[in-house]
Amino acid sequence: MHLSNGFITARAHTNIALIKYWGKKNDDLIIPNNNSLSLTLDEFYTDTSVKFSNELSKDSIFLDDVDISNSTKIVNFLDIIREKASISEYAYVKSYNNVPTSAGLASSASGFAALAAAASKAAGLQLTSKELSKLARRGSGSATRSIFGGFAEWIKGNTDNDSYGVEIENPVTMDINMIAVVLNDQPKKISSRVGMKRSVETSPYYNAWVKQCEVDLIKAKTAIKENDFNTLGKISESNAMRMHALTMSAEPAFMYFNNDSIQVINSVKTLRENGVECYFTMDAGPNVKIICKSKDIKKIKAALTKTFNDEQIVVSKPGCGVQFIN
Ligand code: 2P0
Repeated sequence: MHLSNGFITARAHTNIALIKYWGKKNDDLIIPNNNSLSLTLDEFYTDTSVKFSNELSKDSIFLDDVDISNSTKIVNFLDIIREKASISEYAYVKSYNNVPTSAGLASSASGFAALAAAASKAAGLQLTSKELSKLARRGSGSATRSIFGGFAEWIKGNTDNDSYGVEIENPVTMDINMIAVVLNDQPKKISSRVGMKRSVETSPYYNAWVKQCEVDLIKAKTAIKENDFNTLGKISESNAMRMHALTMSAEPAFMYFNNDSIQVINSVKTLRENGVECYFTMDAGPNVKIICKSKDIKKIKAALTKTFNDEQIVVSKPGCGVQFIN
């Protein structure tokens, strides 16, 4: 990437929630109904460069060299930064994703975390991690956690000021890897934003979800503290299935699973029956992510490559928090 002087560049990694965020109590400010907990991954990230300039008459935004300047989500986000920094210039934004965009691999998490860091610094703001996390949250909920490396928690809060991410453990001491099985890298039909809103408004199980997340979160944090991989894996898997139950119990019902997702889930169960410690989680798309220990990566890959290509299987270790790279 060749950029002229004056650009600020930040890199943020995606995160995958083990305790999921699914539903908002404030759509505008993106305040969630439950705390969530995630693992930041080193393999998937977004690099974003920003420069404000008085030569522009509107924001000029490129994602992977495609002009997306009419993205209201991003322009509105830049407006928040302009207001905070008391500036009026428009911005050049150049972003490169090392994540299949909108494939349920959380490109909006790394995208808005990188944009929050690069654009706020380019606008002259000096924000703490906590402030950056709150800012990233205004772009996309899951971005709140991508400011941090390792295990991170998004504390739901009630207002713009008390809803932000915190680091739970970074660097991670547990031997934990995440194998992403990329089953479809096309944008999804029902976005997370629309899907979670429909679940909040119509699933009869929604309140039970919020209550259960509180229980799951405590157990997950204890498992992290006690280096208890299996307990963390089990809770993550059941929490993911409970989230997906909200999509299937919504009106009209919808689901993110496809046939291949079910096949991977069954492979995980078979591997487990054969003594391999591994667990799955899924987000708002058909891709399945498998949590495992380093010693089992080979065995799991061997099982998956019977059905899927090597390129569809990406192994990731815990990643670091947002950083400036120029
Ligand atoms: C999560 N997901 O905790 C959950 C689990 C997907 C499934 O956060 O509306 O793109 O921008 O706040 O953050 C994806 O939703 O939604 C997400 P908005 P976002 O990672």
